[in-house]
Amino acid sequence: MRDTHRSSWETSGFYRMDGFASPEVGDAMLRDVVALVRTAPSGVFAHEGALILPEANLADRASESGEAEQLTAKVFKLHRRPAFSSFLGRADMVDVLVDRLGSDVDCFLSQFIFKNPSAWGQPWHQDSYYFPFDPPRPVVGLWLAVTEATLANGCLRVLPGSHAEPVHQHVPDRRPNANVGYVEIVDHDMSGSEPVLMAPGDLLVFDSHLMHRSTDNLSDGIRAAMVFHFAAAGTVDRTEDVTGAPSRVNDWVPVVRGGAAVDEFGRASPSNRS
Ligand SMILES: O=C(O)CCC(=O)C(=O)O
Repeated sequence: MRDTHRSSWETSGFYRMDGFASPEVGDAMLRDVVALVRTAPSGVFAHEGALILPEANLADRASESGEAEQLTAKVFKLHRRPAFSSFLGRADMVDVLVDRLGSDVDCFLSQFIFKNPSAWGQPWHQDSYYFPFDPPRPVVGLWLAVTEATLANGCLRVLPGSHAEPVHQHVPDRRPNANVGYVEIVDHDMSGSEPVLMAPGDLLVFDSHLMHRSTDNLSDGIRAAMVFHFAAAGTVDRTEDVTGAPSRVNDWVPVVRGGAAVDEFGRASPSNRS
């Protein structure tokens, strides 16, 4: 791990790896998820093992003609699909995960975010708010830019150093037509925040206590990103104890065992087999 990454992680709670992937990697993910939502019967949210979340702020356009992805906010549970699992099996990805989480790592969450034109951003939050785990940390997020992320199309904003905060109280996003699950931190000064401008293939590695948000998409194009979350193998997911129901979006899948990439069954990935 580079010293600059280590020091950014320690002081700010994140680091960026510009040009981590070629733009074609994100394009392949986009093609796969577009094909998935286009084959889902209208109104069906669970499809081929994935979970499709409609864009609430565009609901009034549902009767207009257009492709399914234009009305989709996010698609969850993608990390068993080859376009996504192959990304997690890369040697440079394994290095990142082992550095942050040790030699046995699971991916438990994946979401493709379309962020269509006019879609609202996600308010200030800490991802650990959504993760009642034992142990609660470390949990690491990866945000891969599939398209450019700009001030106009709704890039992320992060609050450097906020990873040192406990999980704050989150209140429901009060905007009419806010997407399901959007919550907001309202008890913290966010004035030191900074935008995360990205090109396709750039990667943000961030701590699950880092306060972050994204802004609205005021442009004419999509601002797509693929987000994954990871924890050490053996972490206990207490979502059901806390909410009364198992998580609909978490799906614990081994990705690294003994410091090497494995497939979803925990077997050495083809590139690691002798
Ligand atoms: O990319 C976005 O618009 C928001 C993503 C985000 O905040 C998250 O994945 O926690």
